[in-house]
Amino acid sequence: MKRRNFVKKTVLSSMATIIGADIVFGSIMPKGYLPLVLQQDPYKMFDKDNGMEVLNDKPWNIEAKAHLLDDKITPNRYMFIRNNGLIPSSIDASKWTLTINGESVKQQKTYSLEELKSKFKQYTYQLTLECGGNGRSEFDPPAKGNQWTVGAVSCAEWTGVRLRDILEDVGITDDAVYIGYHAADTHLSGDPKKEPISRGVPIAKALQEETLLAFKMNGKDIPLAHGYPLRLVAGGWPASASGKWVNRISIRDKVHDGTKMTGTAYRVPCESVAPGDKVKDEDMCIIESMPVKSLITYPKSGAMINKGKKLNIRGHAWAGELEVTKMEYSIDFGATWKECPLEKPLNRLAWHHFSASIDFPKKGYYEVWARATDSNGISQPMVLPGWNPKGYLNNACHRIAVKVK
Ligand SMILES: Nc1nc2c(c(=O)[nH]1)N[C@H]1C(S)=C(S)[C@@H](COP(=O)(O)O)O[C@H]1N2
Ligand SMILES: [Mo]
Repeated sequence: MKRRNFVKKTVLSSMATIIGADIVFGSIMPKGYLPLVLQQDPYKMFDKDNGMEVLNDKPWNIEAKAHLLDDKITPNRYMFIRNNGLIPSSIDASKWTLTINGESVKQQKTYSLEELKSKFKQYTYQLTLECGGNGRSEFDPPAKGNQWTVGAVSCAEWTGVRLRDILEDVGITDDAVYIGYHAADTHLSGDPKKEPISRGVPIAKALQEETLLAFKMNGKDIPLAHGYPLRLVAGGWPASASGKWVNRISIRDKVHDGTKMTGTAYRVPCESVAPGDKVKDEDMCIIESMPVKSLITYPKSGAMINKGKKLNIRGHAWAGELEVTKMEYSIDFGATWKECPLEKPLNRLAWHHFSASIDFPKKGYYEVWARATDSNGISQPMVLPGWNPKGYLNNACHRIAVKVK
């Protein structure tokens, strides 16, 4: 009998490394066969645009590019994915429940998804979600973690019920100070006792009108990668506070101490430090409202125009809990600035839109820099802001290159 042509041992072991497990019957796997798990195409799997950048596949972390974020309301195909663990598989929404427990509830209560939808009034808000680590790639000394450039931000439309209404129904006690979410994703180690992430927000943020337990994104069921079937959405704060696949929320009588609430995770030095400095644990503060920032989403960096033509630019600006009150651009590396029109968002915590029509004095290379100012009068820095160990909160001005021919 003729032997089949089997895959080489060396190829097998490198496949096993990628998969993270031995291919048990690998020795009889036909040559040239690609195991299914390696065939996964993230663009198809998550319904993302091919221009998105995969930063990591275990866990999946995918970012947009500035020019892909041009829509006023971010569609799924341009929405970044940030995971700390493995996306839950086989979710049955008809069996999904949300439990509210913790030290500061009068009594624990569990709701089915159907109950949440029928018992409480539904609201829709457009909410900005930016990863605390967006812009990390520019820090020096470099910070470990996904090397986000500018694309870990989105502003989709979320529909759900107010967390406030649920907590009122449950009954919380006066000593409540924080909430912490728990979710159905799996720790990278596979250990079911470990949570990939369990963060939260102070009770005041939890009780805000716009803080939702959402079951819809842009009018449809939330895509699996973004938290189907139930997600906490706390706009304007680091998106890590917006738990995906949420099945339990604890009402805490102290600052929530779940995974990634302590150490250098989503915390920055309370007072600025020199780049590379070691910072004591007690000198680290939890990131709350995100800083003022903006993005030029049209044109794409590298645009070319003919002399005498105006360049139309547009983009978005946001400022965490605050409003954006001024938007400016510069074509001379920040020496002078011109104000440009700013369009108000639909609701609080959504990004604002700006546009401008720019004249260039002569042929040559230019950069267009954009700078937003928040309602406290704070503007984006032109260069990298305060270094911190994990490279959070880089809100330096966004720039695009332009050539005038
Ligand atoms: N359960 C769970 N929720 C999570 C995460 C996660 O890994 N697991 N990542 C958080 C982080 S760090 C970010 S930035 C946002 C990303 O949301 P998105 O993937 O929908 O864009 O989800 C947050 N919620
Ligand atoms: Mo994040």
